[in-house]
Amino acid sequence: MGHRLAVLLAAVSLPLAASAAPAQAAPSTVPLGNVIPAPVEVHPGGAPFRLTPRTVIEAPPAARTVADRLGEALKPATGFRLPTVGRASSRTPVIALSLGPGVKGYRLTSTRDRITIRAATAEGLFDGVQTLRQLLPAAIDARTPQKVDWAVAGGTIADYPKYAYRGAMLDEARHFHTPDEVKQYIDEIARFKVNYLHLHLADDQGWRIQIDSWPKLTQVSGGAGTGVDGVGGGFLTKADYRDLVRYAAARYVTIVPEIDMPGHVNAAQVAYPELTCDGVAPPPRTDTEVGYSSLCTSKEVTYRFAEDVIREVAALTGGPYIHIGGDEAHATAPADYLAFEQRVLPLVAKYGKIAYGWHQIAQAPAASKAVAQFWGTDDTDADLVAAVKTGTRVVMSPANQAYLDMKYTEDTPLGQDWAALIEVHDAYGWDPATRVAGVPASAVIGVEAPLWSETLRSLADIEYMAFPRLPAIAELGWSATYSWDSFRARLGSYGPRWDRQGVNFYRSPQIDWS
Ligand code: IFG
Repeated sequence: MGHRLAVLLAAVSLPLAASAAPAQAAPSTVPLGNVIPAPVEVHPGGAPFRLTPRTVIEAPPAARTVADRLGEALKPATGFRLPTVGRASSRTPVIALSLGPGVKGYRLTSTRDRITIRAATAEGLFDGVQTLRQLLPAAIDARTPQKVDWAVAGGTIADYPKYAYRGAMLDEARHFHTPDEVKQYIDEIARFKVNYLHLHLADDQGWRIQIDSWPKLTQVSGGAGTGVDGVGGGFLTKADYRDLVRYAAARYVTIVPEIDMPGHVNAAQVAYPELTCDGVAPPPRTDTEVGYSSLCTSKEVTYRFAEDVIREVAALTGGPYIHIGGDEAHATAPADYLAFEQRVLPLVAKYGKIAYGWHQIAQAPAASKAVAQFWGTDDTDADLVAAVKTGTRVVMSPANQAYLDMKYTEDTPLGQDWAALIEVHDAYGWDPATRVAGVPASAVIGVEAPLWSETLRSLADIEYMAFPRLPAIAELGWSATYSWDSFRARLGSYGPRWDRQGVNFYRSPQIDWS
């Protein structure tokens, strides 16, 4: 039976006559294909596995962290000990994590007495564990022990990502979100195999990351009252940032820091007036206008500033990318913008990282070794198409499909609507491989779902705008198959999991929430 039909049937939880063993299939068994993002291959069959108080998690030392995290995730709702062991004794029900060559992504096999997740890397095992969590009844996300038949449907899943870069973005500048809020968001996006979190760390309103060589950036522009409407100030110390990098890495999420230049710099210029051409500090800004600020591209101090910031941020960042913005430089003359990018893009490589920027950087020849993040609403962009021919890679985050700060409908209390109104179907209704005419699929390394925080103050606000659209973008980044009917059915059955997790998601009328 074809994969698509299998998933569809599974998603509508019809027992597959050919393979399910009705006698043993537990009534609450989640169909094997009912996973977001949709797995590549799903082969249901055989008796379900059952989690019991005697279940152990078997893992080699290199998979110990993933095993312990799985145990932590399952303990609250089951109340079982679920110890991690090197080798399970026979006749003990076991969830075995195994590392070995020759597996692309992960392979999950579920039989009556044993679940095996096999991968070539610990990250692959982590991805398999996220799938396993969704194959257990929704009650598994409860915070207190539940009396449930913890059955997992029998069968095999072979799964691996379509794109290497599947990102989310949080705007820390317009409103500062605390490290704990960012960690909570990391937990929530990791469930959908999102593997990058782009943090927008500076803008006109505030500067949100400590820089030792330019201390007034946070001393003056990182304090309380520097958020939009004077609410939501704050900043990440280097210790906070390192802790976030570590926390994210343990969930196979890589942090991408963004320092937006040459525009979006009012906060930096309030702290250091020498960064303006006339040396006069501009007034602090807590409104939401954009495009009015620019570094003074003719002054050498500007490039010392850029290099110092890139150097310090690179030293803090384990991941491969540093994002240097480049958007809405409306106060920078085009020739000056080009000169600035030509000098600053190479600084990222100088400190061992890959330059990443909003797609306007594509005008600069130095962007041939960079990643351009498409945020347009149009069908194409001439500079980007030309840059791709020189080697520029692309992350797709079209503002009229992937911007999670866009309202769902005109009645949405939070968010903006300048790009589009984006309901769940709109967030799912595009193809990264063909979204920009002239940018071939081979140049696309992935997708990202930016969440700008002009109107978002709390984690509940973030969750309301991110869920359920982020899973749609995550599926476009991961899955080999595309089916709105299948996705919306799987999303509908995911709702109860968000309820148990206490996630403040938007109950879109486009989805049948079970
Ligand atoms: N555009 C700006 C963001 C933010 C956004 C809100 C980009 C690249 C509008 N730049 O998106 O700073 O204000 O939707």
